Amino acid sequence: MSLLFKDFVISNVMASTVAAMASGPNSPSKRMSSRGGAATLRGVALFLASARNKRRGKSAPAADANATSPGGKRQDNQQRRKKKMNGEEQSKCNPKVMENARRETGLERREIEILYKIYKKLITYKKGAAKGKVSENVTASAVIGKPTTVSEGIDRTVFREVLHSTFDIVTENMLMDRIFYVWDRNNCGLITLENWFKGISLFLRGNVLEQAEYCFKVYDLNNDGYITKDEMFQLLRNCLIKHPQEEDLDDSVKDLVDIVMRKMDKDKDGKVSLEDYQKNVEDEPLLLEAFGKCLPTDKSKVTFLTTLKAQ
Ligand SMILES: [Ca+2]
Ligand SMILES: [Ca+2]
Repeated sequence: MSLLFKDFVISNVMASTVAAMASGPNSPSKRMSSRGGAATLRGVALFLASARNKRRGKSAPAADANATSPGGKRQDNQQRRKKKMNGEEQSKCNPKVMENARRETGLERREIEILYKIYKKLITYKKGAAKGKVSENVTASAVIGKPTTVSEGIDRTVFREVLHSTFDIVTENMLMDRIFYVWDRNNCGLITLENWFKGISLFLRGNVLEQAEYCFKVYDLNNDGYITKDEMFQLLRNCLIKHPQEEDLDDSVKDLVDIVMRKMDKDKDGKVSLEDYQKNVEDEPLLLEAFGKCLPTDKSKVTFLTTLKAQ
């Protein structure tokens, strides 16, 4: 491995992975904890405030337009009724949904209520879909592998902002798309309420093996149940090399892929299965995010939980 390439490795998310493979857990863990840094200061409170502002900004022009249109008064009344309904809808989580969420996640009742309110502030409605028709029971009718049509949910742009400002996950497009894909369990292009609860629960309360499974799914780019050398190459190149023209570093990435594959392929079949991956993480927790950042920092988790309790 060249000196230049080592510099790249040290300055990147892979620092912990490489260090975990090369030596003991002491120095890398220090590096991991300092990675959160000042960015965590943009906590959930800030994010909530910006979501509120965005909402206010959107509703104001619509009200003005109604005031000047011929059917303005009727639309005005409709809008007021809708706002009232939205308000009622926002304030309380359907008891059945709450019960399902409690059963299926590690979240507490109060946390579910607050996460529901946050969700309602973040969602967008799909054009042409019946508003107010909540997609809470979407999995019941979902056919595995086929996209599901839902009327509301959190879109990619908002999701990205949440991960960035609330959970300190700053990553480039390819990995962000993968994270979104794994959160969007119904493959419907929006994060539904049910998947929002499940995703947050995994972030806050998931055990190491559950989180390893989540990371594995993010890194299994073609969803075939294995991480291959090609996928490792794409992921590592993606997070190690910032400029696509740096092709001369490809050989170094290939060398790293060989090292990582030898270490992680426990049953020696030439690819990393979920079982291989979980064994590696059990032996060395620093390998959890071996191929790129996709989980919240510890500091952002504490901040988020504190904010939930303070509501
Ligand atoms: Ca794969
Ligand atoms: Ca294997």
